[in-house]
Amino acid sequence: MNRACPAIIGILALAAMAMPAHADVCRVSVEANDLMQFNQKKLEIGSGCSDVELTLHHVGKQPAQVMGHNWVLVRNADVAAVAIAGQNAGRSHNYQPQGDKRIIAATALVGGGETTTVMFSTASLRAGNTYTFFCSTPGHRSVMHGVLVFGDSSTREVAVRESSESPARGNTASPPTPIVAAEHT
Ligand SMILES: [Cu+2]
Repeated sequence: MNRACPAIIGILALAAMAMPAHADVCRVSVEANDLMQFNQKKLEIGSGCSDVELTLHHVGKQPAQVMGHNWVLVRNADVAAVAIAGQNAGRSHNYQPQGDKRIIAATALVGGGETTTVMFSTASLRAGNTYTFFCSTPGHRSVMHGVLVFGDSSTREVAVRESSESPARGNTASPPTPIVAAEHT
């Protein structure tokens, strides 16, 4: 009967609406190079992100045996211990201790021209906290490290302020040009 159709359509519509809310995947990317550098020092993840898809792109040319990089996310207090454990694990294990619960997320080890991606849930992160990401290849951590901030409204405000440095509307009593003019007089 035709009467059944609207009900089915309604159920399907509800199911479709419900799906995106379960997986709000936020994508971030980091580049690493032959000079042992990440191009990011700070990654900000909004609290609305249920999952993070992080892509590490090695933009250099050196092979993984010579200049391999990875991206490892841990609590700040765990950095040194995980780095040592990673060194002991060796390159065959991406310089990461196997099954170590202190590692929140980690990518594979990649060489020049390679890209790797890791997807992780933010369920293990606490809003307002900062975490450390680093490369666990021996000798790289001191240079290759940064901060990941999860869902802090105050840091988001800072990010907005930094990205919109154009003068605020309405309050144009002292535009920047007169300073230069004043130097000439
Ligand atoms: Cu590295």
